[in-house]
Amino acid sequence: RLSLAYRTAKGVTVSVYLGDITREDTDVIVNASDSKLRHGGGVAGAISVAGGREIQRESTEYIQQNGELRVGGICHTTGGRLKCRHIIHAVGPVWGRRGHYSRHGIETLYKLLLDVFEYAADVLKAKSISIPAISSGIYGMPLDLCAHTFHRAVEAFSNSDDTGLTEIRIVNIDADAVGAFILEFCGAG
Ligand code: AR6
Repeated sequence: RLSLAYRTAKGVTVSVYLGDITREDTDVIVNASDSKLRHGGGVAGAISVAGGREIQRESTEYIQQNGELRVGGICHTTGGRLKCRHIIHAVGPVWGRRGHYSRHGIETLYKLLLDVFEYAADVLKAKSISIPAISSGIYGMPLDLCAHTFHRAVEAFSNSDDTGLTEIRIVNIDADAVGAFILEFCGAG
């Protein structure tokens, strides 16, 4: 089975597996969004379809009131019909665009991931979160770099004091992506 799970020293369970994130029952699921929260394709489209019209409606309302999100920005809506309580919409860097490649893009994703985990724990009071491989699909970040960045961020967050989160699930519908993440998370122990 294409999966991996371990517990960090601070007691956070981290898992990586093949699956459809719209079916997850964690307090929060994360959406890989664009800055206008137009949930058309990729995981955003899947979440919008499975969660019902409410999600796009809340998202559009958010943009009308607050304007577009910046790259690396986040906001949240309810989970609509999904099992999760909240969805965090996170805008990853587009690989290769406007300097968002190599080091800069990677650091943007790294900071975004830390912000997502902190926001889930501190603002939404979540204990559990499911997250897709942000930026690795339509936004084109190479899978190994995406996986390495996730690994660094998950380690940094889950080994800090009093994280609030007890469970982080990295869920992907694509077997190649899951393979790359398992290789990264296993390889570095
Ligand atoms: N469950 C889990 N993982 C999924 C699912 C799913 N249902 N569907 C796709 N993935 P992407 P991005 C994985 O393209 O690269 C949207 O149109 C997929 O295999 O959704 O950040 C937005 O509106 C990949 O590894 O996000 C933006 O315009 C990962 O999710 C743009 O795409 C991310 O792929 C964002 O691009």
